[in-house]
Amino acid sequence: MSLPYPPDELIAHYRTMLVIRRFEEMVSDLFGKGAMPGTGHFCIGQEACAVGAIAALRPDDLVTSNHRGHGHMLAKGGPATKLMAELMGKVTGFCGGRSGSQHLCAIDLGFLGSNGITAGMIPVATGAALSQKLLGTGRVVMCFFGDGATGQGAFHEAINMGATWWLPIVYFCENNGYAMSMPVGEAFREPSVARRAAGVGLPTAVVDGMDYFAVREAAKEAVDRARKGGGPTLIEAVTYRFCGHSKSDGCEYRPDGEEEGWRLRDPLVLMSAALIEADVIDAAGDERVKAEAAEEIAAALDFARNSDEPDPATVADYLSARNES
Ligand SMILES: Cc1ncc(C[n+]2csc(CCOP(=O)(O)OP(=O)(O)O)c2C)c(N)n1
Ligand SMILES: [Mg+2]
Repeated sequence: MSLPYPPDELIAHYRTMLVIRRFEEMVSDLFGKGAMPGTGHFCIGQEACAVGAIAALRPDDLVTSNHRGHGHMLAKGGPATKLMAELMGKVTGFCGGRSGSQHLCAIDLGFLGSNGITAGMIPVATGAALSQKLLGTGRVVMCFFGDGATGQGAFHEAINMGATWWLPIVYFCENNGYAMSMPVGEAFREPSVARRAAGVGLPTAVVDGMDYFAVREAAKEAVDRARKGGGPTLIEAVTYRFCGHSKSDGCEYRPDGEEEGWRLRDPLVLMSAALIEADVIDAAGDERVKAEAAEEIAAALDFARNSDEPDPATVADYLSARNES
C-alpha cells in the first residue's frame, strides 16, 4: 500500500504526534511530583486530530484552540521548549510565562490563542476569518473546540455567522464523548454535532478522530473549500481522551472497559502501523522516531528548568487595566 503524502512529511507528522504524547506525559508526571504550577488539560488520545487537521493548512493559515491546546500549539509548529517554559511560568515561554496552559498565544505562528472559556474562541475565530475575507489574504482559520462547547450559545451564533457570510474557516469539533464528566448523550437530545451544524447550512463531515489519514483528508477538503470561497465546513472528529478531564480527574464516571476499548485504536499505534505497512518506516525507524521525540521533550524540560523566572518588577506589564494609585 502506498500513501498519498511524501514519506518525510508523514514521518515528521508521526514525530509531532509522539512529541505531543511525550510532552503531556512529562507534564502530567511533573504535576504529580508538585514540580509544575497550575493545572492542565491533556489531549492524550486526540493527537491525530491536531496533527491531521493542521497538516491540511498552509504555514500562514491561522489556528484557534480551547483549554486542551498543547497539541494544537505543537502541531502548529510551536517548539516544545517554549511551551514547557510557558507552563513553568518562565520568561522564555511563548507569553513570557504569563499565559500558563490555557491562554497560550503565538501570533507569529498563526496561533491566535487557546482559551479557558468553553466555546470562547469560536466567535474570535469567526472574526479572524471575517478579517481574512475582507483583507483578501487567502488564509483559512482552523477553529478547534470540543463537543461540550457546542452547547454554548456562542457556538450557534458564530457558526451561523460563518455560514451566512461564507467565511474561510473550518469548525473542527473534537468529540471525545465527554464535557468534564458529562457524556455527550446526556447533554444533548441530538448528540450528533454534525446534524446540529447542518441546521445552519454548513457542509459537514464526521471522521474517525483516531486516524490521522481520515482527519487529514476531511480537513483538506474543508480547507480547500474555504480557500476557494466556498465557506465553512464543520468537521466532527470522533475521538477519546486517554486521561482525565484535567490533572485531578480520576474518570470514575466512565463505564468499565470503555477506555480499554478505545486504547485498541490509539492514534499513535494506528499511525505507526500504517507507516510500517506502507514501508515508510521499518521497526528500527519507528524506534528511532520514538527516541527522537523523547529526547526533544527531555531537552524541553532542561530548557525550561534553566530559564529565568519573570522579574517581579514587571508584574503589571501587559495589563490593560491597572491601578496607578
Ligand atoms: C463558559 C464556561 N463554562 C464552563 C466551563 C467549565 N469547563 C471547563 S472545560 C469544560 C468541558 C468542555 O468540554 P468539551 O468542549 O467537550 O471539551 P473537552 O474538555 O472534552 O476537550 C467545562 C464545562 C468553562 N471553562 N467555561
Ligand atoms: Mg469533550
